[in-house]
Amino acid sequence: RNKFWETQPVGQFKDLGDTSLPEGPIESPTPLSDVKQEPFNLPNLYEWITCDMDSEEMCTEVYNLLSNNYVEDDDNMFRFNYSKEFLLWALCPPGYYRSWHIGVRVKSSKKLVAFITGVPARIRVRDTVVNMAEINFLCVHKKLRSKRLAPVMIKEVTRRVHLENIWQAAYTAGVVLPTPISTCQYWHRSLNPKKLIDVGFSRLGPRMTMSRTIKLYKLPDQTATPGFRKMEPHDVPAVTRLLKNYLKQFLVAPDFDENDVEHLLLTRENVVDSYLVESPETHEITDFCSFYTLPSSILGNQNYSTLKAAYSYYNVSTKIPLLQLMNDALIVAKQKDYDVFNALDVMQNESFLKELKFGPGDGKLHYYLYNYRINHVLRPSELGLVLL
Ligand code: MYA
Ligand code: JJ1
Repeated sequence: RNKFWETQPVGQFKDLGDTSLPEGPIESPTPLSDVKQEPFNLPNLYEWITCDMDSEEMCTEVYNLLSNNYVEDDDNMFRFNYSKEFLLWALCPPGYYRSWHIGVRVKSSKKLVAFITGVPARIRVRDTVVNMAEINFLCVHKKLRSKRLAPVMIKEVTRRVHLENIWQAAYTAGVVLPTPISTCQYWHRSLNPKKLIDVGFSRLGPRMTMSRTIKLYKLPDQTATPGFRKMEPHDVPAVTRLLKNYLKQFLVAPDFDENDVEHLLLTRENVVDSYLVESPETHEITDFCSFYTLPSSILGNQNYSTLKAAYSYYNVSTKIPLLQLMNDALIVAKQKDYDVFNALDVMQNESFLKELKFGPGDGKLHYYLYNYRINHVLRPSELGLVLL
């Protein structure tokens, strides 16, 4: 079990609960000249490529690989269907490295069969801001599973991250690996309950009829908070200040600057949506909420092919209750025709989930750090980080 992960500088199961080990980097950086200069060996039929996501063709190949082979739920009823626009956004944040967008092709046919990515991020752990890579979109074609390709891909992305003098990483996964810094629960708020039930995403509760269910999840047509509006480019400085201040309370959180906020939070149609509350009196920006768009393919349904899901991203409340802010977010998502609004129990999300009629899903999300030890498992509410 975990023959690969046992060799890596990550917290090991045998060390859980041992508080004598120091918190922080597990291994020291080596001189850059000691980092392996050539890529790791792949089985002979395959070759490495660096993906140019700006190329429409490359982006389409990555999109096709992921849309057919990426993450599914436990019962293989739904598969994440990240859009091309989303991939371009997620993979090209300020300071990104093209060399961290890694593909594997079949030499003979040139078919793309595996993918892994990193993007740079500054992540604060307690009092220390650490330059890290966020690793995401690890995918091996269904026909090439269980051949130990994933460890090679992970070693190769690690090597390319090291070449940029970065020695830590953050990642999430639906599976348990050595060892989670925290384990979060997915929660779901039905916006279009009839469709969700029809496609098997949710079920009619006991003693519930369809019309009773539709009524239960009904939302007002218009948002309720005075001064609630879309975030605009001129709001970047104020939102950055608000967010920076808010994220201080969490043990692990990104250290965002204005460039990050501009890239990650300014509204992009069908990718990310941000709203804020501008005080009608003082014109101060006091509250903020955002969600990203990640549809899932519905596998094998006669009537529907995609589920339109909004995922809670970063939210900040200082003036109005978080519950009211998120209710307005639900109203906006409903207006925009999303079928479901998803959230993790991170940050202060527990304070609104039950009251706003979110229900726990059957999926969990485990958070990990590479080459950075934390001696305690964190409560989800101690996490201020959401990966895409
Ligand atoms: S999480 C999303 C992962 N993708 C999917 O779930 C999509 C569908 N599944 C697949 O494409 C394949 O099943 C994958 C595994 C590619 C996941 N993270 O090649 P194998 C370990 C890490 O025979 P396959 C995301 O994107 C497994 O425990 N390790 O298996 C974040 C075993 O190791 P060990 C994983 O099924 C990714 C080994 O791989 C994962 O054909 C973060 C088996 O390899 C997983 N999700 O392929 C990556 N799943 O024997 C780590 C399985 O030891 C980044 N495994 O148990 C680390 C930081 C790197 C940068 C460091 C910089 C300093
Ligand atoms: O979406 C998920 N589960 C859904 C569908 C379940 C279908 C059967 N397996 C779910 N629905 C219930 C909703 C219901 C609505 C009314 C109130 C009560 C609840 O539970 C799950 C999350 O719960 N999603 C997944 O399993 C997808 C994979 C999650 C791991 C992601 C890995 C991330 C990759 C790294 O970046």
